[in-house]
Amino acid sequence: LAIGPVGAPEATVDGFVAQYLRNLNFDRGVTLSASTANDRFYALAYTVRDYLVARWLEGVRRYRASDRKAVCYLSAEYLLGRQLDNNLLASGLSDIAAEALAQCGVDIEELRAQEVEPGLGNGGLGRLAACFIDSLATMSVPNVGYGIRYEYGIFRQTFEDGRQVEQPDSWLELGSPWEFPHPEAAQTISFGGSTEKYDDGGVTRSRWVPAWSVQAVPYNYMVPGYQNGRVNTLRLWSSRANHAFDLSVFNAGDYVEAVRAQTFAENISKVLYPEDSTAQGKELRLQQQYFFVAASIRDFIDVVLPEDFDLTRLPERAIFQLNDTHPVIGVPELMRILVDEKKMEWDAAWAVTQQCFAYTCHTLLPEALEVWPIDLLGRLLPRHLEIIYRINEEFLLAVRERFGDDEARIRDMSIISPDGAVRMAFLATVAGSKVNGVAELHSQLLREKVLPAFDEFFPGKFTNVTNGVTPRRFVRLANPELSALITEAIGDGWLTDLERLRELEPFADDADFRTAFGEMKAANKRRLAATLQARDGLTIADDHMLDVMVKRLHEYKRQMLKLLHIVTAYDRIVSGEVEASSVPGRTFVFGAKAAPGYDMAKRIIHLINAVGSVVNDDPRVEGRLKVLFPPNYNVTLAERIIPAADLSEQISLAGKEASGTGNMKFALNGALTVGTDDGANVEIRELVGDDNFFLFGMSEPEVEALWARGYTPAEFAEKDAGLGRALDLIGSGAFSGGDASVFAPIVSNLMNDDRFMVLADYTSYIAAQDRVDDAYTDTAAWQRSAVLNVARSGFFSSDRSMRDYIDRIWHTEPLG
Ligand code: 26M
Repeated sequence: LAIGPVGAPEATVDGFVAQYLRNLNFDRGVTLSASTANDRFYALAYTVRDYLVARWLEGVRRYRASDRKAVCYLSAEYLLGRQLDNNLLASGLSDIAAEALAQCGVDIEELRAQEVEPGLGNGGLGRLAACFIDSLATMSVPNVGYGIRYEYGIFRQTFEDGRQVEQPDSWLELGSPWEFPHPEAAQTISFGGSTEKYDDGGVTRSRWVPAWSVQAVPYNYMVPGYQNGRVNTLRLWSSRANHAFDLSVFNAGDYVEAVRAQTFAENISKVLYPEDSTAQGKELRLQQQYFFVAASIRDFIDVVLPEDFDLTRLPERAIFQLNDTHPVIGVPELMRILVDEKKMEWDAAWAVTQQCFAYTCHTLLPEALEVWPIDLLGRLLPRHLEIIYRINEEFLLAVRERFGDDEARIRDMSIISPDGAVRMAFLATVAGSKVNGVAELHSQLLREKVLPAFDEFFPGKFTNVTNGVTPRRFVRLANPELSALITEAIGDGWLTDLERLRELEPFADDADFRTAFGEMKAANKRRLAATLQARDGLTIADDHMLDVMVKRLHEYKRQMLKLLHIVTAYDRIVSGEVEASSVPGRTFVFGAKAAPGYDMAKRIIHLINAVGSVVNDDPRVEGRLKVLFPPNYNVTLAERIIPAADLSEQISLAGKEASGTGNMKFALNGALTVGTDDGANVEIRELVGDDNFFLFGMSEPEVEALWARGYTPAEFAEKDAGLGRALDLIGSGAFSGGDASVFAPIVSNLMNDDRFMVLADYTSYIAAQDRVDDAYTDTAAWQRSAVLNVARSGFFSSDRSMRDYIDRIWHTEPLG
């Protein structure tokens, strides 16, 4: 009888074929000839799984036998993308699987297309979490990713008459072959009720008497390292009705109420909130946060750690990394467990808690900082609110000790705001052993502008870890042609040691290499063209420069600035200022979802589509300018678009984009960046060099200075005739069939308010785009720059980010 894991199937084509057919028969209950594409995809996924499971279980056993510290990454979002190719690559089975399926007469491309990506995130923050767990597995660092198994991920975007319409993302409709549900390991998570004091053998203690509870069911997912035999775990929680609770209602005879209660419980993990820049303070959102964090902390203490583990030593075994403020409610939860349940002294519990948490901030926008009204928090989590009050009291006492009774300072630093809300970023900062921003500039602004009083009070607490992206997914899988070129030139060590891309630098001056590089881009464009044709019926001209802006739609990211450039380029042709035939061909590609309640963002989406229909169909343009906006930008589409791009648009107002990670993916795939001095653009430009980056716009200090002087956007529209004309065209209804009212709110917002200084940066942006046009005519020079972008971007591997977290924050080590 096998007590340890059963061995993996033989890693040969025959072994794969046998396992594949077994899975089709025994798991799907079909024969190959009677199977559907979904059956064949499932059997393939199961077969890949079968090769990974033994290593996964063995890794779990070895970790438990060790006393290593684990990284518990707490994130409300994981934007994973498709898993099939990633897991084939990680297990080294890509070629074997391709051959095996060919032998079975199965079309692997058709099966790839079956997989629905789990869109369990909004954008940058969720994708970062997915890159980080990939890197930790690849570096053999013990890690559990904890999060929520949303039944509906980020909405599917469609366009109706150019306007965004949201459809539910029912990614689980046909099930997911990658998940391992464990209903038997469900935990009870409680809410509401009240607190009480009680006598515990002469000691007065507090306890929470909750009113209702739900079950948290864990679903495990494998996170395989890149060809290192290591598989970590992603554990996502799904909510279910609590059966004990149900039963009491059933017994009382209220069948309908019991069923309603079930729906209520299942609502908690039902849907991902599609906002990523405004914290709305919705009760269900707080329920989601507490639900997954409480289940995760309890899981680590009760299930992962040995029984009867001495919790004063928890910091030796766990670091809970807070991905933004969404999991910060874990701070009072751990305090509650230690003080109320484990009966630890407050000070000892606080010392443990402070060492166990660290906090990553991903924003500078004030409207994005989460606050929870105390009445809401007190109603849902009364004991946690008491604990937060006590944390705040002791913190403010320490502030008074240090700075005296400076009431203004006390007000500014209080975790409870003057208007009665809990400031989650403050709580995270007070509780965390470290606080980090996500790029050099962002971390500096965080210390100097957002939390200066905390930086002064906690010297050494603030640090920077610049974001990174996984080269396995975003270079090796997304761009196999470039990967082959690189490996041919410098060997294959770069995939796990991305700084080795430096060895490509000499090839920038090698004409043959540049030619091959150009052919790679052309091939990727054809591949993208085929995808967009099949997906959306769109076409791409072979000889166009591909100019790409893909990211969430937000005013600070300034899709409007890109649009003003397009309208200007169009206006120059139709006004006769330039000959269409003299204009270098460009295709502008947009990808962007807007939060469903974000009116201005949705209007901008409508305008992009409207400009596209006019420009694309105007014969005077002679096909020199094309605007493409494929709907439903997601990880799968990103993997097609990014490798085909020539120009990467990273044009946020300086000081607003915390880091950006798309910017890194483009540079690593040999696109040149046109960008502001913002977020990680600063570091990209420093590394690739000024000559290989199109910088424009105000710097952050210049932005501050302009606000201080007083910003009047209309003055900029008067000074620049091109800008004036572009705004007039939009405002006059040129893109809305003469109906001026449709886009007037956009124009009037820009002319009168323009919070993100689009008009102030317009002139500089157009000048940068004219430099881009010039530069693109010199193919050799452009390709040289593109190769240098690849060669000098190795720093942006998420492996490097993980090393930085390990060295500066986690102080943990790989498990050899
Ligand atoms: C908050 C409350 C309620 C509902 C949703 C949220 C919420 C969800 C996602 C708020 C923010 C969310 O994401 C923000 C985000 O993606 N930030 C980006 O993080 C990236 C990784 O660090 C950075 O590269 C980007 O610059 C930053 O905008």
